[in-house]
Amino acid sequence: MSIRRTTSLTAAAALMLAPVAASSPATAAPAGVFRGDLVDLSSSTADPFGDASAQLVMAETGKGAIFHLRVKGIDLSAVGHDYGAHLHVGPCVAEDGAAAGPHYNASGVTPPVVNDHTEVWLDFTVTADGTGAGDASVPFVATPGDRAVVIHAEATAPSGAAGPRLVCLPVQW
Ligand SMILES: [Cu+2]
Repeated sequence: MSIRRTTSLTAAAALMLAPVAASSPATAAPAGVFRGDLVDLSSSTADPFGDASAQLVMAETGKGAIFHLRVKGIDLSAVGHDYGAHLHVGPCVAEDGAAAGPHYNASGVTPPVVNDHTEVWLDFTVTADGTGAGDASVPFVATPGDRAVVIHAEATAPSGAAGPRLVCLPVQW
């Protein structure tokens, strides 16, 4: 997305990785770097993420939090395709897309207000080298939990819908 977000993310990530940043309970920010192979949610559905891995960087800012998702090893048959990706409230469990539950939503009302400021949307486009990157900047800090970044078959619609759940990355803090 914007250059500004990318710059601030780099700065925040550098701070986060500094040894002193992790030691103070008073500033125990919900920040972290999560990386791993993507977990298949439906082996019966073909997808280009069989050999893919991903990394999510999460960092608190003065105004909320920023997230950066990077996926690599995507099959080149998917170059140019847009995929929806979101932070979900539940865990990333193989072959069980429903376990991830709904999107993490910070609107605090029922039914929830759904948009890219109440939820963490990390859609990406697959580039020619089989990678993809998505960024989000939100005005809240996600509460700790055993959660999942879910990658869907389609780009995210304004309603939040993005088609079937393909794979996920476990994120726990
Ligand atoms: Cu989702």
